[in-house]
Amino acid sequence: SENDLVDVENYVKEHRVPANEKMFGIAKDRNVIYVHLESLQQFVIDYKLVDEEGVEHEVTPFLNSLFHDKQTYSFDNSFHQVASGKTSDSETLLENSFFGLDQGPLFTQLGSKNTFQAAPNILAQEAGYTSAVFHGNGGTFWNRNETYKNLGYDYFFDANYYDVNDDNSFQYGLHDKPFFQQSIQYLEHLQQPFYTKMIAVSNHYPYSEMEGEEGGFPLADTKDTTINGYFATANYLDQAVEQFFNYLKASGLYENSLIVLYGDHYGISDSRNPDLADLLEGKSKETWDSFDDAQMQRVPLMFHIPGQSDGTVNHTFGGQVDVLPTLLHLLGIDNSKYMMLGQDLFSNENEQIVAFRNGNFMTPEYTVVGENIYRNATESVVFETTEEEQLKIDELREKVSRQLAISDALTNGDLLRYYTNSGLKEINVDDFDYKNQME
Ligand code: GP9
Ligand code: MN
Repeated sequence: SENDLVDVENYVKEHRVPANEKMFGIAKDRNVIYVHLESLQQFVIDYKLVDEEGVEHEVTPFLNSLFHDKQTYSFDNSFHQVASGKTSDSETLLENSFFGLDQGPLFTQLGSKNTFQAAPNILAQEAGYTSAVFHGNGGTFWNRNETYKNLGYDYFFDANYYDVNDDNSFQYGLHDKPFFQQSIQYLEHLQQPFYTKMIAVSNHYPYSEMEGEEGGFPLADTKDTTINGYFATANYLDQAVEQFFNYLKASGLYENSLIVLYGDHYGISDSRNPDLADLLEGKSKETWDSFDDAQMQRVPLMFHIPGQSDGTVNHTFGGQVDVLPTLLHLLGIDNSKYMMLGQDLFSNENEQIVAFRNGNFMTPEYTVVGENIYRNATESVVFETTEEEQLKIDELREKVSRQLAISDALTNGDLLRYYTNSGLKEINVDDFDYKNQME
């Protein structure tokens, strides 16, 4: 009910952190292009697969170069926070700075009816951004076509806008190279500044071998064929993203854009990790445990700003819930009036507490999986704690469960319909029609 909103407002007020004045506004008025790296985990960055001749093959050479580029602000302790809504949960988190549902996809269950105050609407009101999503799959998947209207997306280019056939697509839609290539014609006609999301999809379970000319990257040699193919589909994604960057440069859009590249969630599930372990430096199937599973939930997060020269690899621990407050500050937008549950990742006051949807959590010091508390420095379970340390851990647990509880109250209670201090225009879904766009 309406007075539940008071709890949310109090949480947001006490949890918000100030911008980092060095970073505030450095991407002001630039186009924003989210590049969705389907199922790509952070461990693939800088990873080299050794083939049976002992030859090393860099899996994602282009993304590796971006990760270390002086124009990129990269994060190597960034975690996904999705549950069963998978890609759509990552969209919920990035567009709203609140979590998906503990059970089931928010997009499907609440996307058509809830009130949102999401990134497309915020950027339209604050800075006149036009917004668009590009994704070569059917628009009803994850109820996107309805949910995007409530998020305030002006355009949604789904499979209807692409030349999709049996040779260039698979069950989840158009493959990434034709996807990026065919998206440019629409991207070039968008009113600038624009806020766009390019949802790639080829690097998707079960990572079946790329056909024809896309073959060639070696398969890993484990007894799990989905692991074996994962590096080849990740390599294909990498090639597709490099081609996209070339299109952006050729079309003149690159220089005046902020390109955010992010992994949406894990690619290899926990149950399969023991077979992956032997491919990872210093890890083995025999010793693999839930501490290792938790470390594998890191996903790439890079803010690439052409023209910048002091980009670094930032070790701040954060999650997808933190991306929107971070983005708004980079664009020079004060976000104190929005009900966002995350913290700007560049802020000097960021608490570095990463809540997972199931209540587990990660900080620079601890990995907490159920009742197991691991000390990250020793990768071992903390058996005895001092009174003081136990208090610290209890406080962390409390902060994590509060963030999740506030998120659930906000979404399940559809509380944003009562929140009138955002200054945002009310969304009327009849204002959006994703058919016959730019035809
Ligand atoms: C389909 C794609 C599926 O459009 O989003 O990705 P998933 O949600 O399965 O990761
Ligand atoms: Mn996904």
